[in-house]
Amino acid sequence: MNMPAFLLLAATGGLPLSAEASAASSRPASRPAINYDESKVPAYTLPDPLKFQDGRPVEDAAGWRRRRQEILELFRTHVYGRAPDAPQGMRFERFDENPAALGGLALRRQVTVRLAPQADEPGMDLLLYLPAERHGPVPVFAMLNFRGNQEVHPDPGIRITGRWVLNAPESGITDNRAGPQARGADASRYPVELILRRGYGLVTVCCADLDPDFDDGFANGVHGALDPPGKPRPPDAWGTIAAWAWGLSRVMDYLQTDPDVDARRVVVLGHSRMGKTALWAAAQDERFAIAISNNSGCGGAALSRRAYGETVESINGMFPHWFCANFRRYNGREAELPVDQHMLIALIAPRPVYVASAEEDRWADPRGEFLAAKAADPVYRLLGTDGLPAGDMPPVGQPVAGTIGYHCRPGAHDLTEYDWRQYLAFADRHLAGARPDSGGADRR
Ligand code: GTR
Repeated sequence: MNMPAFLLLAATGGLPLSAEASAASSRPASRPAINYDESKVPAYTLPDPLKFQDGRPVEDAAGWRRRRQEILELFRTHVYGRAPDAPQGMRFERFDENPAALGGLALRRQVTVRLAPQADEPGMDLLLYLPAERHGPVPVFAMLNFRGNQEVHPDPGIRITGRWVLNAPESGITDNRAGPQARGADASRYPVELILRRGYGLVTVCCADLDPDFDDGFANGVHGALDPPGKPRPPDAWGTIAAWAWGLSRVMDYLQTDPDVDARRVVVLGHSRMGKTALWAAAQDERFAIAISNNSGCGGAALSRRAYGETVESINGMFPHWFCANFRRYNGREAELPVDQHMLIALIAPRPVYVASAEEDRWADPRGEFLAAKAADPVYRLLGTDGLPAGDMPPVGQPVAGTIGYHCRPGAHDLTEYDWRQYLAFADRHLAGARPDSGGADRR
């Protein structure tokens, strides 16, 4: 496997992988486990998003609404699994409010969202920064973070998570608990001041509050709390990515109650596994106005059928908890999948979506990410938008953007200021600027 060892460790949080990780594969012996050679990408035909399962064509927007339901069901059944509805009786407990945080630039608000009506856990801690100077409700970027809210900024007012987080020895997290050293540990991926100065807010929650990122047979997190007790898990039961996406919808539930936020202008953005999650969240929940996938790769924006870099087999092996059990049937058999990831992007139509790759991030298959965005274009055009205005993959460092945006940045797997500048410009364009009274479209 060509995956860097640190990623593997980070991926498992230092915990051993389960026995399922070595699930038998039906990959033909002639096919390499990991391919980085474009000439060895298998020939493939993508399923047509604009054809119903029975072969009839989708002819108009009303037809797409029905086809959309079919595709959602296919992804639930075969890829991510089926999540429950929002819990009844969620509670929002604000525990911090500072109208002059970050040297007066920000309003900082922190809220615990109680997800189970009868109990305190599971719950998630939500950190919200809004521009201190604002004239009405503001649009926000919504993101799940990896290791606790304290990692997004060194601001000493952020509560350090007390819950389980992935280990990161360089940030002093060695026993799955964060300490003061973890403050600002991932700050380069969250340019809070830039976001605020551009008129946007940022809301973030740690993914582990929803479901710790390791395979425990779905005992902890929201699975343990919300799954029907004592019943075997069906093969389309929700995996961890589905649980995280469900959590983003709960973040949206909160945002709809916050008078300082314009919940009709929420951009859901995620990096890597959180990019997969952001796409699935926006695909299902049409309250998200824009979705942005940063280096999401396999199970995110990259076409599975290309089997370039990370494959269905390798992702199911390393992360047996991310997808539903049915997804393992497609280990080495991507051609049999009734969907591919262009259809995930298409589910977001006609809302704007941005897919970004990094040149050196071959594990995530930059070309496969571009081709998926391109193959979603016909759905965007059927719905009357301009789709992705690019015939072929644009050169590195040259973003293209219509209602679908794409860029391939120079450099490695990461979320950088370069990426953010493209996303802010994309949001400005599609949300009619960050000003609350400038007539941003309601795209729900
Ligand atoms: C890797 C995984 C990728 C991607 C990445 C990340 O270990 O193979 O699919 O999700 O982690 O989230 O950083």
